[in-house]
Amino acid sequence: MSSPKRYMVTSALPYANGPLHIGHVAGALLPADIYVRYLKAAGEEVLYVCGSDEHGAAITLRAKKEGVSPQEIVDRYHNLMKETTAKFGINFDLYDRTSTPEHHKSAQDFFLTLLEKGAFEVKSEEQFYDEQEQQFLADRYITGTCPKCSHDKAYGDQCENCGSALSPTDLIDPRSVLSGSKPVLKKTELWYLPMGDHEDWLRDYIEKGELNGKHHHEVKEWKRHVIGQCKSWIDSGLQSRAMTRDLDWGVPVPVEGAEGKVLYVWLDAPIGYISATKRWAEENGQDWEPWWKDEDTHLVHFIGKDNIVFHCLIFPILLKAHGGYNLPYNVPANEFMNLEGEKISTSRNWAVWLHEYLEEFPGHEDELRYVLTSIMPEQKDSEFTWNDYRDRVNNELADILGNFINRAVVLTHKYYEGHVPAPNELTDTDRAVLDLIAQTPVKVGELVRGYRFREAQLEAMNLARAGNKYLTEEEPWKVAKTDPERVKTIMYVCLQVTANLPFVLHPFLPNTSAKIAQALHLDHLKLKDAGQNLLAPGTAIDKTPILFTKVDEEVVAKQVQKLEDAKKASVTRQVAEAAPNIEFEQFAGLDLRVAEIIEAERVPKTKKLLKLKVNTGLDERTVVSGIAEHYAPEDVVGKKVCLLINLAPRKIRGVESQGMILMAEDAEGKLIFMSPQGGGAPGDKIS
Ligand code: B3M
Ligand code: ZN
Repeated sequence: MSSPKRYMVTSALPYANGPLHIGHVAGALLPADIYVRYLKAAGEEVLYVCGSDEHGAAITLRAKKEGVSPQEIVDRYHNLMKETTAKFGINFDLYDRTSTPEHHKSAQDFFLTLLEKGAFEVKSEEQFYDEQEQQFLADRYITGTCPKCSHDKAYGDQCENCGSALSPTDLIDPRSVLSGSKPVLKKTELWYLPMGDHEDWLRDYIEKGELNGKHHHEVKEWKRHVIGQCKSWIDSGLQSRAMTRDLDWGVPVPVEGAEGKVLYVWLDAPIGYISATKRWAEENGQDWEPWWKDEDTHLVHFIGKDNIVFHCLIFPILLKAHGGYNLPYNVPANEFMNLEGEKISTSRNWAVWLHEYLEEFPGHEDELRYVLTSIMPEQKDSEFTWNDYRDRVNNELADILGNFINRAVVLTHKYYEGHVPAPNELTDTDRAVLDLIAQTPVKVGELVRGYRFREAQLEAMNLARAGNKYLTEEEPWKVAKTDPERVKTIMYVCLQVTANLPFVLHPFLPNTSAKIAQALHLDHLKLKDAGQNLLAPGTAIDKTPILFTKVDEEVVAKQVQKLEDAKKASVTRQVAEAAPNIEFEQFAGLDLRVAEIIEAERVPKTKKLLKLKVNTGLDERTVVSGIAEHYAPEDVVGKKVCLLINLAPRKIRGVESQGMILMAEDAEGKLIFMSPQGGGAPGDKIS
């Protein structure tokens, strides 16, 4: 593996249409952060950028649904994601966004150069148009039946049921997502990228790691599933792909007469990496070009598997067609992280939201980093469960790492007033531990540089395991009674392990590592110093704080319940289907009145029922209502309500009920009174 002069590292730009969840973290953010933290600690020159992807159908759909502008949606989620990633410790050099004028210009300049170089084919083509909404429909705006598996909610670009890549015209019975109407085909001009023209060099780039006939990168350093997906795309024939859309939200196409057209989001978004680099360079008085144009720079994109084609085929074509840019040196895409047996889903609210984790587990960022790295979907999909979170925090972080550090430091204070003792003759066991100290930084480095973060973290934790096992088996608290000189050696060895741990753990557990390094006064040392005895005899060390608190059962139960409740709420959130039409006469038969609740009590032996005395303006009567789980009796007395007074009396749990109080049920299933606003007296007719 050749070592470059500098590394240009990116994480996939998360769409600004919702909060970040652990899938984003485990997919493209945390692996990049580990990689960058390690490389920087190893003294490499690294730039790490990301930002909010603020264009695309997902955003405009959400804006329409909420009745706000796309800008309001992206402002909301850009700020949330920027703040959340900073709090979680994803240490970008810059977190940018693609709705800025600077990015628009950057993308438009890139597009114009491609245009000048003849990179596009301009074709007039029929696109689906929603006559009701007066707009062309992006692929995601069209839904219909999948021709491959008959799934009835396939999208214009993909069927999520069978995974087939589709074109809108493939759909059976296409419908506009915006108006529900049947869209019509209307001619429009589109700029196409003729990907097939690039097949030969692209195949060499992907399959041989060659570019322009020269070695570019080691194919064996790429993940097999990445190569596999690219190969299958190339083998199935690279179709021309529209690089513009008829939409009003996005980067306007900078061509006379192209009003109402924007760049395809997957053309502008990757250029967002370049725009972010330009912004970083400007803010730091640096030159941006070496990061993207100098052959001594390795460009590494961290992404999820659904973005492979865009980063390994489309973006390389754009970069090469533009000219003067490096192509990705590696794209170590992760697979997906699932949650408690199901796919993470924003729409079904089935997710562990990063901002909520930070609110509910303040100061426990490292625990989540550790668990997500332990199960990182590097080669195949993996699964997050709260039980696993608890077990790894309790049995690994607390019982091994935390316990070892604590005992080593406490015993040093107990026996030597916090000073490192001078060792005596080393045994083979002592030497084996010291040898492991020497090997671990090398192993961790190789694995991180190979994007194998799970194994790298395991190697770093194995040093803590070895230290913990050594301390337990050497039992200095027992040996102290008979051979205090031996204890000095034992504690010396333990302290060398303790001193090396922050260096090998830093990329994974930055906060914990900082606490250990601070207590041992190691801040002046660097990763290159690790792998040897770092604490000379006589060195004074402070006590370390308790590094990890155990997670108890209630925490797990609460989080799992929260998921279940959120999913239920998201399911009920779908508005109930309209009931069949009725004739006016049927409605006219209802006698609805304003009424006032004058007394209230629980119906014995029931959870849901309140027995109410209501003043109807005509009389006072008893009504039984199923609201006891939502309201206490004392809270409803005096309320004016909407009462159906001519409902035939009926006995409910032994109480005769003469009428019905009308209630609304909200998205969370809470019952809400329908009360008159600004007036209304008992007996007033409602019609
Ligand atoms: N906004 C993220 C996604 O597809 C997409 C990545 C852009 S990176 C240039 O989930
Ligand atoms: Zn399908």
